[in-house]
Amino acid sequence: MTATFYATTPIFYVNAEPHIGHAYTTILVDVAARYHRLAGDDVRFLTGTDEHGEKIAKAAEAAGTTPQAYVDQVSQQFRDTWDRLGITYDGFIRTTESRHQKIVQDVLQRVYDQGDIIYGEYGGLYCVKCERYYTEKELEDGKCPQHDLEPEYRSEANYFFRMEKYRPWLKEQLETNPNLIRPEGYRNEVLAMLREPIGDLSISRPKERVPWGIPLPWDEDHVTYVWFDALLNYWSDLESQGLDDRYWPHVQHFIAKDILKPHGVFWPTMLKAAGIPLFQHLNVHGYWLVEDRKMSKSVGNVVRPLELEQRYGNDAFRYFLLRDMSFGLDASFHELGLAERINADLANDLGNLLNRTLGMLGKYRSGVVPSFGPLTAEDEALRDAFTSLPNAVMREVEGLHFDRALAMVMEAVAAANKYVSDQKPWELAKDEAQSERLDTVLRGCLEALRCASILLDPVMPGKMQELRAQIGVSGDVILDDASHWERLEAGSATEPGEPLFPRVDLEALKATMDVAGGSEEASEAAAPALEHKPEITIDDFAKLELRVGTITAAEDHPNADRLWVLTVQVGPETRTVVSGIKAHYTAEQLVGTTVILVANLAPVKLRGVLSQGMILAAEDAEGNLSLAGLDRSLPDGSEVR
Ligand code: ME8
Repeated sequence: MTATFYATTPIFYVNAEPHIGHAYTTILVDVAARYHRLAGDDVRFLTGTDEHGEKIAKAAEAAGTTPQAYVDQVSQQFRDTWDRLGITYDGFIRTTESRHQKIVQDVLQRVYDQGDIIYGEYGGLYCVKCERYYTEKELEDGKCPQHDLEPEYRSEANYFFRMEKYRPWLKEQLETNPNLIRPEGYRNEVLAMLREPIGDLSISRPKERVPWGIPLPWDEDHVTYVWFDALLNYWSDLESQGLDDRYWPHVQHFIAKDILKPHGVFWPTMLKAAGIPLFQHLNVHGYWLVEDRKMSKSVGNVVRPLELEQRYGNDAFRYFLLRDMSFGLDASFHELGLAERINADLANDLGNLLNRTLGMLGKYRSGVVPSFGPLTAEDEALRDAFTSLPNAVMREVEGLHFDRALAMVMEAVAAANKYVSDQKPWELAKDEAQSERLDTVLRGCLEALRCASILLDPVMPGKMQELRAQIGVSGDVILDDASHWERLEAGSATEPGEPLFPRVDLEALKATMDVAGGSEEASEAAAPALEHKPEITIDDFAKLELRVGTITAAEDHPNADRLWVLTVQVGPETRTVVSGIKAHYTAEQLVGTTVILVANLAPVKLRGVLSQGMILAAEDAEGNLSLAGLDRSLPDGSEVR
């Protein structure tokens, strides 16, 4: 029997470009959808953009354009990003579409007609960035915990949804269905919210103040509150296409913890009032921090997914995100961690198994897939390690343990590498009498690679297809193919190609970070006390050769957006220096500037360009930079002592 899987991401606000957090939820749902498709399930994956409300209107105004032109442009930017990240959504909904607006109005009218929407006056503390009122208790030090901003007091005559009336019902739903909100910690958070009155929800805004929204069907002077509008996307996309019977009974939402209250309290009570059955699961993940700090525009540490995709490849980036976050918990992003993960799991374990297998196959069997001979206990153990995985992996995916699913596959890959070391095909190849044994071992490795490529396909679709092409498998695969061991065709040809996952040069990456005013240094700089390095002697200092130089050219780095390639004249010498000051200085500002150069620093390649020295700059706790120079003019090449 075919199972059905309908999963949604939040619809993202279009007041900012997509960042790693948006990418994480969307990739996660994409991976879940791809696993279910691989298992033969009937899948629908919905994402989209949230385009109404006060802050969108403000962002459009700041951009000097109309709200419609603005949302069209940013919504398209989300779609373009998802295309580049290999996102296979089935539906993309925009709240400005007429199909959505009509359904929001229908639902509102229904709830209004049954007396669950009333008119009244309300005053409270409002965070415009969250687009919602906060109770005193929810605030941290009087500030919105999401944005660290003081909410403003607002008082307005609005329409209210009688949410409080549904509180006992919602409490009972959560108590009787422990899996409704997962993981459990978030269910408990919502239960705690429901212990006290939740009040009624203001669901309108006066049109004269916020014109950018869906008009209330019975009162044209008010527009719909953005959350009441946005949450209905999950339903309106289906209903507008007659897909509700097929998918709604299976709906699972994926969100991060920032929007737990709207999804855990507003949404279920709205559904109840509208007579729409409750969702199956609300799956809540944690936050990606950046080097342990909250990501924010003002801190300047927003991580852009497309930059990482460009630097490391989409598949490796997707793998890292899923492997390094435990669903429900926060995780800290560090580019070095990403690079280390790629090297350890993908270049070393998986890449190595592929390279050594194809290498030996080429050497001993002209690259042709051999037949199995009789299997030994070790061969069977390898087979069982892989063929038992499809069910186990699907169980982990359904339980939202994506990290564990990947760890399990990688354990089997490590076991295959150990199998090669134990069976020593290179020894077998020396003895003609062991020819059948050699065939069996090489074939086992090929089957292991085939199974691994299927099990990892939802996470790394491009690279796993390439892997299969190298071992001579073309066409579509299904999950069940990984439950069987003898699926390759003996006698078919393999086609070794480029390494799937090139190793990342960690030293070069670390050097780039140092040059770029490294993120580690940035967080150190933010510490309140000065942190001193170990003491050095005058002799240590004398080892440094510092010289005066003049920047004569600043050119874009061919492989890194954040770096300048500077030409520095140091007396008679011309040096090339790769420098991470691009965010702080334009080329015009740099050319002609006197700088201090560390002239005897060992040359190092920084993202492919040889850097011959380093220029000195001071940096404050906010990350502001100032180049070190001279207070009066001295010729280039003069030594700084
Ligand atoms: O809240 N780590 O949109 P939004 C992980 N439009 N995920 C993160 C993240 C982080 N640091 N930052 C953001 C809205 N996200 C509303 C939703 S739904 C009916 C309306 C992800 O653009 C995560 O999925 O602020 C989070 O819930 C969502 O982006 C918030 O996106």
